[in-house]
Amino acid sequence: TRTPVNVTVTGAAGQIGYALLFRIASGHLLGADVPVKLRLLEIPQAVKAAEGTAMELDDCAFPLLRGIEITDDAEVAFDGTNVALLVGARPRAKGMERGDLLEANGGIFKPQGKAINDRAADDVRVLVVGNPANTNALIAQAAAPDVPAERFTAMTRLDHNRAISQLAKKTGSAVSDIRKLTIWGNHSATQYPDIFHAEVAGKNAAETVSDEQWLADEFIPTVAKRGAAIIDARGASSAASAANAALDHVFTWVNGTPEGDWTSMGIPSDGSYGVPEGLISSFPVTCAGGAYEIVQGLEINDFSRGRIDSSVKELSEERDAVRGLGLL
Ligand code: NAX
Repeated sequence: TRTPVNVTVTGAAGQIGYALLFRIASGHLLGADVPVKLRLLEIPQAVKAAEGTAMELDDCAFPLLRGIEITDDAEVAFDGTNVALLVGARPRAKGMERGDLLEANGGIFKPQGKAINDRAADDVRVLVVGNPANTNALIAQAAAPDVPAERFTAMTRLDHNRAISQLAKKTGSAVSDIRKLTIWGNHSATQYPDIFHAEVAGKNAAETVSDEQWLADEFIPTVAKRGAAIIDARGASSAASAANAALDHVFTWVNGTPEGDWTSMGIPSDGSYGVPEGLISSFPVTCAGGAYEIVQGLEINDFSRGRIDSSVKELSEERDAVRGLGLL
């Protein structure tokens, strides 16, 4: 029998946490044959709510769930952790400036990065979901110099999945027919969902659609502003779909991308495609053997170039801002 994998979830009492934990415990994070131990990190005021969720997890009698520990101490939460899902973050309050938001999140992600550095297992993999996800991941990574930088990733899989779904609708195809879609840049409104290399049932997606106006005026804004549309409709931000994307991200990272396809992950840039080295930006990646690799050699047309550059510019500005705050 396998040793359980330690999975830490921060912000466990939040709405994404609630949508995420039951699926982790039922085998959707790593696989149906991998037992897990959960560590839930919350702020002191939310520990009781997390305990309530843990009671419900107990009541599911999940065969793969080998234990739940709840704490408000990051050192305890990340002790021996193999997979860390950093979901808890400071939301933007009304009237809050971007600098204040970055600073408040620095207060969360810097100590968590340090605790991961000091306590996590050697094979730790980190996914940052809490916004601003890319820059929060950068802050955590900078606080963890002993952990290989590439273990810190940010979630753009929800954007990737949203784009697949929109493209399938437009082309009247099944989502399983869509391949090689890419989200570039920041998980924000500047992100660029790229269909120029994507395929619909084996045919080039951009040629199949052949409608640049749809691309520029509908597809890209629909994907980039989907979060706001969900809030408008549901009265609350994306939760189950965000949790689902977090599961997809880690599952793919650990278990690999299918032959002939790739996925999108926010990862530290190695300078590929003109993205400054070190920025945590979304790229097309393939995964195998528990590691990811940027898909190389894609031709970037002028349309794509401008959009990638403007999202990357935003990431550079965020990096400069957190550097100015002494967070890097
Ligand atoms: P909620 O406000 O429902 O839950 C957040 C939880 O985090 C709360 O229970 C809070 O007590 C906890 N928390 C705050 N500070 C903490 C700390 N220092 N340590 C541990 N826990 C802490 O938010 P929810 O809807 O669950 O969203 C969580 C985050 O995901 C937000 O930052 C949100 O913006 C972000 N999202 C990111 C997405 C992505 O694609 N990357 C999409 C969905 C989502 O909007």
